[in-house]
Amino acid sequence: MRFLGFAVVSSAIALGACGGGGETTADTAASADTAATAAATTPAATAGAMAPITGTTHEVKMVGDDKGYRFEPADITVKAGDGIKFTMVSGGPHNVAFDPATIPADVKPQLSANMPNQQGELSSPMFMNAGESYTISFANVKPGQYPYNCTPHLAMGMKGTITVQ
Ligand SMILES: [Cu+2]
Repeated sequence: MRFLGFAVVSSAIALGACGGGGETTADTAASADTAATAAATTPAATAGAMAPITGTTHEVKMVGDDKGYRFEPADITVKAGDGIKFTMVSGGPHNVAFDPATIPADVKPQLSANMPNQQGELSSPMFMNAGESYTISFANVKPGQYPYNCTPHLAMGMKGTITVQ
């Protein structure tokens, strides 16, 4: 029994250490509850934090004119820690929206944390006036290809893909 108890304490400490904190004084309080609490709280604590841009901020324009509605450039590749600043140029209202159905479950929490003032799940506010901008950090967003669009102009083809390396 003594050996089994020690094993439970070790796993609780290991789970806590993943999140940078947790129970490290469990010498006497070895129980399954301790391990369960650490496992339940660690992922939530990590997902809730906005991760600031540490690299390059790329620029994407939101345009609507006699050639149509579009993001310029529509397809863009960023590195870990980069961000994208979307700037309203003409033809609004525009927004920046990810279809939640296309974003993997293990990417959603961090992407959501990195999108301020959401008006719907993974949707930015609407921008009407030239010069307004919206910046999304892709720091801590897992590598992958993420399609996005402008909700009002999705039917007119205003969409693109963000690739995070
Ligand atoms: Cu638009």
